[in-house]
Amino acid sequence: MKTVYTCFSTDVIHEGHLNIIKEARKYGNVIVGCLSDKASIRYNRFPTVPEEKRMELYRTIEGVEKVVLQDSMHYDDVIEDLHPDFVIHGDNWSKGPEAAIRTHVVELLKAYGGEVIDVPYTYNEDVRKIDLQLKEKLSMPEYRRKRLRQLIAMTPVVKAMEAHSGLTGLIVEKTVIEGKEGKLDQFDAMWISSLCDSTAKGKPDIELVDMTSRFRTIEDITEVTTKPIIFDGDTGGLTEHFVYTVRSLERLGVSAVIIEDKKGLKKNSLFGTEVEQTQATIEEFSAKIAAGKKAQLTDDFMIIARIESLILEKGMEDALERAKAFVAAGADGIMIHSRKKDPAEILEFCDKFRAFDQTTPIVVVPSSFNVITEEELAEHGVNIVIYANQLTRSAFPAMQKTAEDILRYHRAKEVDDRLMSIKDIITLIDEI
Ligand code: SPV
Ligand code: MG
Repeated sequence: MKTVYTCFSTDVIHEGHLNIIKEARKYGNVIVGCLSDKASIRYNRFPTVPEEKRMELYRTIEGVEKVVLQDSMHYDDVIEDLHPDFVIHGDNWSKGPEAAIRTHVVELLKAYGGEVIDVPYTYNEDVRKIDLQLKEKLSMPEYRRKRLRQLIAMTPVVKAMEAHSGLTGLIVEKTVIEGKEGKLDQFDAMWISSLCDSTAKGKPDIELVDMTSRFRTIEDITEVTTKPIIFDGDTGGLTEHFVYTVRSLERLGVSAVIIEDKKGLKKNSLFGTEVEQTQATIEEFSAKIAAGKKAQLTDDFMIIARIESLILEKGMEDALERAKAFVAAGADGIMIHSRKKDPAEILEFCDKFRAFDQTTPIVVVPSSFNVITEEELAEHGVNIVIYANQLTRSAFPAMQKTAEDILRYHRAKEVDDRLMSIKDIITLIDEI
């Protein structure tokens, strides 16, 4: 008897999956691979049902002989282990980012005479509805909120990109590339930067955009995305106000707030000592963290303490002392910031912090020290890397140049070849 292998990542079995099993049975014994939680997270398939439960579900499908765990988007290990005669899949994987995976499977099978079977992808009203329901489920506050902690546990480094609108949220949500060795890569989370949120509203980054307005930005983003959100909470404001902010963010499904240990008029950290900025004392800031943790109602939410000692040139010892104190006050993570081009002081902090604390997540924002890779940062114990402003910084010059050129030429023809087509813009956003 021949063997037929297929891989599922779904939380819900629908007609399309049953059709694949039905077709597979015509060729031999059916083995279903369950794409592991770890492997699912980078490709729009964040599991809402853990892998053990999904494996149980797949075992209940009539005609399935065996269920195994597939621990990578790539099929190399399962093919080596199982040597299936056939790998069967919906023909939707012939296009788009998954096509590279298919090509690789074809090669692996060819080496010993195996074959890929593509069955027409089932996409009817029922399947569309189930797809939509799954996506909706992921966007619900209770699923989205806990996703950051899940990601920290599952991946060596969580990659967050700034979003300040529905549109930038969609870019972070949907951008996928075929990276090294055909591996699909995506951002894991969104950073709602105070700088970019303020800038998009034409305001300076001085806590002038009020919380109600910042929450509105969050809602614009949560309406159209599913990925977890890390909110830039600036200084957190008055402790008496911060406790309300924590509750509101939890309700909105935000996973984490990062607050910085400054007080008085906040200016953007990248000004460093060029402008006057005052650091809060350890006691003041610890009290704010403790109050926030006390106000928090879910176990999922994280309050991350951001240390400005390196930015304000107060020294490494001060930064480390603060880190220790803020963790003791209840902080769920530490963000260390620097505006130096050289990442040395960030790495020194991470190494020294990890010498006495191996578990508290470390967050960094490599806007200035941009030569270092995520992988190198992870080697020094970094858990979350935030690209805080690059979408805004790339969009603004492009828009400004277009505006100037239209003024210059008194028509839009000269700018046309750097614009997306009218067809693309009117079909960019899908209707439900
Ligand atoms: C932001 O993105 O608003 C930040 C990071 O707080 S930084 O601009 O580097 O201070
Ligand atoms: Mg900020």
